[in-house]
Amino acid sequence: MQGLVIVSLILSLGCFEPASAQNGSTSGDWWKDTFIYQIYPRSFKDSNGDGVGDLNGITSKLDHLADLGVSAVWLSPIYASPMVDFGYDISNFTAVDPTFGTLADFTRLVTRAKSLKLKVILDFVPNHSSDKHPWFLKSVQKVKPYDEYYIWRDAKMVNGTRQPPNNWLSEFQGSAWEWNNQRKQYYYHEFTVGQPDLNYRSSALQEEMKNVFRFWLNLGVDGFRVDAINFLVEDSRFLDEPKIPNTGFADTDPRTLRHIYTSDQNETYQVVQSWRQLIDSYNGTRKLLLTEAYTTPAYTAKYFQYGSNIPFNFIFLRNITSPSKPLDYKRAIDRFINLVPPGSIPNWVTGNHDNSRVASRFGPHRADQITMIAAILPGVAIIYNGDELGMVDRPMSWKETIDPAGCNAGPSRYNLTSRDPARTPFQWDATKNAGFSSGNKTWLPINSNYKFLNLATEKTLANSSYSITKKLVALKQNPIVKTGTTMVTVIYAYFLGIARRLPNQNPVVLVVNLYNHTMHADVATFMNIPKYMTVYIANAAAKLTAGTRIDTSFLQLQGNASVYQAVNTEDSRTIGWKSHWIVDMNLFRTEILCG
Ligand SMILES: *[C@@H]1O[C@H](CO)[C@@H](O)[C@H](O)[C@H]1NC(C)=O
Ligand SMILES: *[C@@H]1O[C@H](CO)[C@@H](O)[C@H](O)[C@H]1NC(C)=O
Ligand SMILES: *[C@@H]1O[C@H](CO)[C@@H](O)[C@H](O)[C@H]1NC(C)=O
Ligand SMILES: *[C@@H]1O[C@H](CO)[C@@H](O)[C@H](O)[C@H]1NC(C)=O
Ligand SMILES: *[C@@H]1O[C@H](CO)[C@@H](O)[C@H](O)[C@H]1NC(C)=O
Ligand SMILES: *[C@@H]1O[C@H](CO)[C@@H](O)[C@H](O)[C@H]1NC(C)=O
Ligand SMILES: *[C@@H]1O[C@H](CO)[C@@H](O)[C@H](O)[C@H]1NC(C)=O
Ligand SMILES: *[C@@H]1O[C@H](CO)[C@@H](O)[C@H](O)[C@H]1NC(C)=O
Ligand SMILES: *[C@@H]1O[C@H](CO)[C@@H](O)[C@H](O)[C@H]1NC(C)=O
Ligand SMILES: *[C@@H]1O[C@H](CO)[C@@H](O)[C@H](O)[C@H]1NC(C)=O
Ligand SMILES: *[C@@H]1O[C@H](CO)[C@@H](O)[C@H](O)[C@H]1NC(C)=O
Ligand SMILES: CC(=O)N[C@H]1CO[C@H](CO)[C@@H](O)[C@@H]1O
Ligand SMILES: [Ca+2]
Ligand SMILES: [Ca+2]
Repeated sequence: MQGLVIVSLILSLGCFEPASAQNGSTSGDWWKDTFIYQIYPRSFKDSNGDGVGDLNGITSKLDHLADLGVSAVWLSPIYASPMVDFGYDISNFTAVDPTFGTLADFTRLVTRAKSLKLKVILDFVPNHSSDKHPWFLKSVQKVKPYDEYYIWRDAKMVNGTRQPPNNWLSEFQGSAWEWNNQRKQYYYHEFTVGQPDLNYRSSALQEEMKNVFRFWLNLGVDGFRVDAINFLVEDSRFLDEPKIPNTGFADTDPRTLRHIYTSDQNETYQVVQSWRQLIDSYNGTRKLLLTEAYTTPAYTAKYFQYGSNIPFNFIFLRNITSPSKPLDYKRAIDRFINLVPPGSIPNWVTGNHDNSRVASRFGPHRADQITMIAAILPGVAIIYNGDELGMVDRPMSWKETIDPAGCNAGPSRYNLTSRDPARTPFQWDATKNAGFSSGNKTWLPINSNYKFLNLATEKTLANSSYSITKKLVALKQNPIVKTGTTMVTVIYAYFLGIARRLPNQNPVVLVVNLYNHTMHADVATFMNIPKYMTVYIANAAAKLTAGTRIDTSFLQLQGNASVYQAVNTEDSRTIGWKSHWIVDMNLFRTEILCG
């Protein structure tokens, strides 16, 4: 007991000003206190019955997102592609793939989005192109300036046999070098053989990629999400990377090497900065740059300084898992916020197309809880389509698997790497194909739970994931949540408490029960919050309705309550922003209280 009390006392010192509140320098940053919504276009809505989602499908459903209240949609790649890696292998950066529609369809999408006050963000995949891209074909033929658009090296001759120039390994297993018999050189590919890496040491290539930005900015996009940014530049000495001893992985596995020459290179940051300058030269709405890098906190934070507004924070994907304890949450949350430099904005990613769904990672009933943490913390929340419904992974048989990351791993290991389970079609309603497609077949199977887990049903239930998410999106606009100080507290081994405060106002408070049994604590004392508070949202099992006053000095949170719902009996606007709020997040139970 003693030890736990000491821990909580130390933690209560962890009170800090969110970076965003320090200065008005973020005033043009429309994304600051909002939710950003990732759309995986193949799976969102199919407009023509071919079983694959498309741009017209997205356009037809933008109302859903306006209704939810998100500020922006980020579209995963829509570009011309042989689809070896479902659009992350691009054969023309300025063309829409026919699977998704046409440029005219895209323009209609942007127009509709703007009329609904939604921003449009495009994925930008700069690490490589498709080997079918005309640039690559010309590079093979050494046509200037394309000869330098890719990373070419001579073979290393060992006792008369041709060997790759060094030991670099592909993320998709095996040597990252592929021999080209026409050019008589090896080219470098961080990903599949069909995805040759672009050479950012070529200024002509750099300019070419800037033209890609210009092309889409001229069509009205509001920013870019840059894919796999940390792989952008390689060390120019092409030295072998050091081996990590005894990893237990095969020699062809990239996890056997320390990627000191192929990732997180200093030049990468300068390239990002040049993109920042380019997009800032565009007038009108401030443009958003998001960068994706699964890397260390220090390298992640560095992107802030070089012009990325949102270097993705993956703590809910990498650091916090289902068995995590309150202290694990606190440690990861604090560490990230403390990395955010003054004038920059924290961000919280809850899921994406490369990872298991949030409702599957944390158990089927807990999706909302992570969304609640992302909502009450300062900054931007970034959610993946379907997570607002609590959609879960749909297990795939080997036969059903089509993701190259799964297929390459083979029939005994594909379950560990396939991303298909998190990419199944969006569940709109209980009709055929979940309302996703009128066709006979969909590109990935629909999860059979769509009969009850779908948007149409959830809209009618005040206690659904959808209804909760919608209220959380609105909560981001609460002035206290926008600009208040943040305190993250551990209350014994089972509650996590988060309080947001402004001077002379009642705080906004979140209490999370991370234990699966009924627990109680004197939260009032631990968090220095008012003794009496009123229920804002509670689920059925909590046996608390909105407006019920509760005593926070003896806050009892039950275990086992039912599923992912919470009863939402009052609209936030009728309560007013000056209230006290408590969000109680049990493994199985959720309730939001206000004073
Ligand atoms: C931001 O901070 C700087 C330095 O403290 C100050 O000079 C400036 O006036 C502030 N800007 C706003 C809009 O508050
Ligand atoms: C990409 O496609 C557009 C038409 O959408 C075409 O004008 C352009 O030349 C293509 N670019 C390349 C590099 O092939
Ligand atoms: C090259 O040949 C020499 C002499 O036959 C041999 O000692 C050496 O191991 C060979 N090197 C490789 C990498 O096969
Ligand atoms: C990268 O830059 C940092 C400082 O900006 C410097 O300390 C470091 O040595 C550089 N790394 C390389 C490999 O040049
Ligand atoms: C932005 O506006 C300025 C002043 O009106 C103009 O000179 C400039 O060309 C514009 N830039 C772009 C990229 O449209
Ligand atoms: C997340 O986990 C990684 C690897 O375990 C660690 O290096 C990193 O510091 C953690 N990040 C945060 C924000 O806690
Ligand atoms: C992969 O997962 C599915 C669904 O959970 C299961 O049926 C299948 O047996 C698993 N396959 C392997 C090789 O583990
Ligand atoms: C679906 O299947 C029916 C019956 O097999 C067929 O008549 C129809 O053309 C198919 N529709 C599509 C879009 O393929
Ligand atoms: C509750 O948690 C304990 C310990 O983590 C575990 O053994 C038990 O199975 C859980 N009970 C339920 C109903 O999930
Ligand atoms: C959610 O609300 C519906 C309709 O009010 C109700 O039937 C259902 O039991 C609730 N679910 C839970 C888990 O409380
Ligand atoms: C939770 O459920 C388990 C198994 O159904 C039961 O044994 C336990 O008493 C329940 N706990 C609470 C607090 O309801
Ligand atoms: C992090 C990451 O690997 N991002 C993308 C980079 O490109 C590869 C290959 O196209 C994709 O599979 C990744 O999703
Ligand atoms: Ca379609
Ligand atoms: Ca690269």
